[in-house]
Amino acid sequence: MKAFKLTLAAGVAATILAAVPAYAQFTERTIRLSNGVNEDHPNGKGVEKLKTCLADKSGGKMKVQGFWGNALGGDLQATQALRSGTQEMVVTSSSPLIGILPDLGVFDLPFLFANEKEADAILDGKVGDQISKKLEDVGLINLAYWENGFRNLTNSRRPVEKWEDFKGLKVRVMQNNVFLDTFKNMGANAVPMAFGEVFTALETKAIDGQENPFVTIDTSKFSEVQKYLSVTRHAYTPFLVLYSKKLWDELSKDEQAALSECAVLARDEQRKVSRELSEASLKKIKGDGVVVNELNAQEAERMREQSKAVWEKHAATIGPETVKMMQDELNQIRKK
Ligand code: KDG
Repeated sequence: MKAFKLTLAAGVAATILAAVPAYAQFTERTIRLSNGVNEDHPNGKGVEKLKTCLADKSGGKMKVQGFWGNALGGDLQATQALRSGTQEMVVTSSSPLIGILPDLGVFDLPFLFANEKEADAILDGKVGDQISKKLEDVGLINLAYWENGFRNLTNSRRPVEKWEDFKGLKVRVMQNNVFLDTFKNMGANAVPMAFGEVFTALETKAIDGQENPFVTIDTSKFSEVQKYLSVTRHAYTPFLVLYSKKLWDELSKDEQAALSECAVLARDEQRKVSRELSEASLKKIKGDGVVVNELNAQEAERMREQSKAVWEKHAATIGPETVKMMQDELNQIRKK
């Protein structure tokens, strides 16, 4: 009798399951994802991984349409579209968003990270989680931190071998007061500008230089309009992989879980490609005829010393508790 009951229950369960279509918790949808770099940037591989992962988890129902080169507007404009619920996703630098969330400025503090290991540990740990929680309060779901990378200076006038060499250089910076002060503090004429305007401004000599990671300098073809690259590693910028909270709240739990898992899987791929491509991009920049110089250890230390004033000035606006949490976490990481 018991066996009969078990068989009957199994039969009923199988019938119910058969009646529920596969991937029932997923709705056919196309997610618009915008970004300011070109598709041959490592973000292209990250988005590709996101696409295939979501297709696998949703039976092809969750699609991603990538828009590159600021096609849907710059970082801040696209992020505001997410907050209003008119666009699903953006991969954006954290720096242009400090007007939305001042705490993001902690990532812009000059010479914050010494290497990618520290950056990953901070972004994927307590500090990153805390910032993501605060982003939710301003209408943004941060699914993961991808890598923009360590930033270096290019310009058309001269090599920068010590911080005093910045004097008089007209350098484009992201629209962010910490970056503005970092370069003003070294004597540069810092010019805040959206990323999409940089190439033309360099080409027309409206500005002398800009600063970005090697892969961005390479894939944005800045070598065509810049003569010098000075390896300063003066800041490490993360990318935020943001989803509109308004639109997120309309998703099923299964769809939300798929996006969260796939964004992290894609993060590992994007960081891997970013680090592999970094050296190749530097080699290509040199091959394009750009004169590359590395700061010697003594001059790099002097530049770090000179930049400490920027930390003191901006701790209050970023949020002392966020800056302290960052410093405490970094001290813990460096003890290991
Ligand atoms: O959308 C890509 C931009 O966020 C990124 O390239 C920004 O590093 C950046 C810059 O210099 O504006």
